[in-house]
Parts: sequence; structure tokens; C-alpha cells
Amino acid sequence: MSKGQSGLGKSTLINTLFKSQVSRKSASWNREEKIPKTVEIKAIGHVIEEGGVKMKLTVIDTPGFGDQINNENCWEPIEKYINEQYEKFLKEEVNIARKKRIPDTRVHCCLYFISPTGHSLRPLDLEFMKHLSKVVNIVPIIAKADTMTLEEKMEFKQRVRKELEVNGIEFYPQKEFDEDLEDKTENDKIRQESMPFAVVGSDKEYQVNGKRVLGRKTPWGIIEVENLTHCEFALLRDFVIRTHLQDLKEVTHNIHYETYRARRLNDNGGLPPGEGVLPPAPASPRPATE
Ligand SMILES: Nc1nc2c(ncn2[C@@H]2O[C@H](COP(=O)(O)OP(=O)(O)OP(=O)(O)O)[C@@H](O)[C@H]2O)c(=O)[nH]1
Ligand SMILES: [Mg+2]
Repeated sequence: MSKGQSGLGKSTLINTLFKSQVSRKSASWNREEKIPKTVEIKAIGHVIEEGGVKMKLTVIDTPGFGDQINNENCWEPIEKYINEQYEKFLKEEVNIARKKRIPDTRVHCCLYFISPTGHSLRPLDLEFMKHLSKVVNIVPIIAKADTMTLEEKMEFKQRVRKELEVNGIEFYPQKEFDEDLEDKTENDKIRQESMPFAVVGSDKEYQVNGKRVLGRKTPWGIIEVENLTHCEFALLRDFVIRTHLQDLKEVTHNIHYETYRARRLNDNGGLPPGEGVLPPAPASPRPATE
């Protein structure tokens, strides 16, 4: 899922993700038209190949927010969407006898786009992340990083980390869920150095040194989105699709979904319609064997 202010390049980054190396083989469409402003929450699914394994990746694009006169509670439609997916899963889980595998539409990761202002985070950013970090894994990213100098980028990353910390916002990977020392060492590095990934998006290809690369053409050269000396898109991609994919799913299931489920099952007033009494739901989607 991608979320942030309007025009920050959310839709562009989704295209970048599907067109970049992980999925270049399967990315067959070659659109040249401009990406329109996103007006509704929309799921886009693609089969991508990772380490010889095909998997389905669904990205949910959302319209920008924060443009209204009153931005109060503007995270609500997003929280509602996330909860609806938990609810769907819960209903299936309760009916476990009917399906071997529960179709999983739950949101495992929310990329939050921060505007590359170089100043402080907006109150809106803090509010959004404060609320949503309780229901979903948030990965903050700095959008349109090509608009900042190297020094500005370094400084801004540091400042954002500091502000998130001061405001008690837990982004993914959350400290409390590190499983062992190895996890902690690796994740500390990500939390203290990589986050928030400063990315550039593009779905246009250019020829650079005889190779076709995704990039943005400027009067002073081509910004290559997958080149680590140009931006951190490749780091972000590897983080969410390769190194932390499984963990994102586990934290979603064991923490966020579990919190939703516990709350929902305790909340008698809100039983799923048509259900009399909820049977005790198993902790995992597969029934216990004993
Ligand atoms: N400089 C720069 N421009 C970008 C980048 N990514 C996207 N853009 C441009 O920013 C404009 C908006 O991009 P979109 O992807 O439509 O932005 P969005 O966040 O989806 O906007 P909404 O749908 O209105 O929320 C387009 O002109 C893009 O070409 C980037 O990384 N750097
Ligand atoms: Mg959009």
C-alpha cells in the first residue's frame, strides 16, 4: 500500500516497482501516457518472479491526502480499508472447515510518502503514522529524493528519524519484534541508517551505457532509479520484496491481525452478520491437528 500527499509520486513508484528488475520479465505493458491523479483506493496485482519463485504481489494505490481544507481524520478511509481486509480474513478463519487456504488480502506493508521539504514532518504526517502504525506495518519513505542534494538528504533523513522517535511513532521493523540478537543487529542498522529510504520513481526507460534502465531524464543527466549511487529505490525494493517479505507477513498476522481479531471477538456488539456465537478461532489459518 502506498500513502502520502498528492503528487508525491506514489503511482509512479508502484509502476517502478513492477517494472524494475524483480519483475521485468513479466512487466509486458509499455505505457507512455502520463499517470493520472489517483482518485480512489485501487489494488493492482502482478505476478513477479523472485529467486526463481513466482509470487503474486498486490499493491494498493491510494489518492493523495492532505489537500482538503479540513484534514482531520483523513487516515480513516485507509484504516477502514485495512480493517475490512482483517475482517474478511477473520470471517474465513471462523469458517475454517470450508477452505484450506484463506485468500489473503491483508495489507502487509504501508509505504508512507514523505514530502522532500527538508523541513519538519507535517502534523498530518505524524497523525497519520501515529494512528496507522497500530494497525499496519509502516515503512516511511522520502519521495522525489532527486530534488535534494546529498547533504540535504542526509540531514533530512536524520531529522525524520528523530521526529518519529520523539513522537513515539513505531515504524517497521519495530524494535519490540526483533526475535534475536542477529535480527536486532540487522534491524538496528536499518532503523538508524537506512530509514526512511529516499527514493526516486519512474516508469520510463532510457539507454545508459548500452543498457536500458528506468530513469528520469533531466538537463544534467539521467537519474537511474535502480542505481544505488543515485537513490535508494533498490534498497527499498529488496527490503520489502526480498529480505523482509516473510517477516512483514508474520508481523501482520501475529501482531496486527491478532490485535484486530482479539478486539473483534471480544466485541459482542459487532459479531459478523448471520453468525450466532463465534467459535474459538484458531491462532493460525490452519487448524490444529490435535
Ligand atoms: N522529480 C521527481 N518527480 C516525480 C517522481 N515520481 C513521480 N514524479 C512526478 O510527480 C508527478 C506526480 O506523480 P504521481 O505518481 O501521479 O503522484 P501521486 O502521488 O500518485 O499523486 P496522487 O495520485 O495525486 O496522490 C508526475 O509528474 C511524476 O512524473 C520522482 O521520484 N522525482
Ligand atoms: Mg496517484
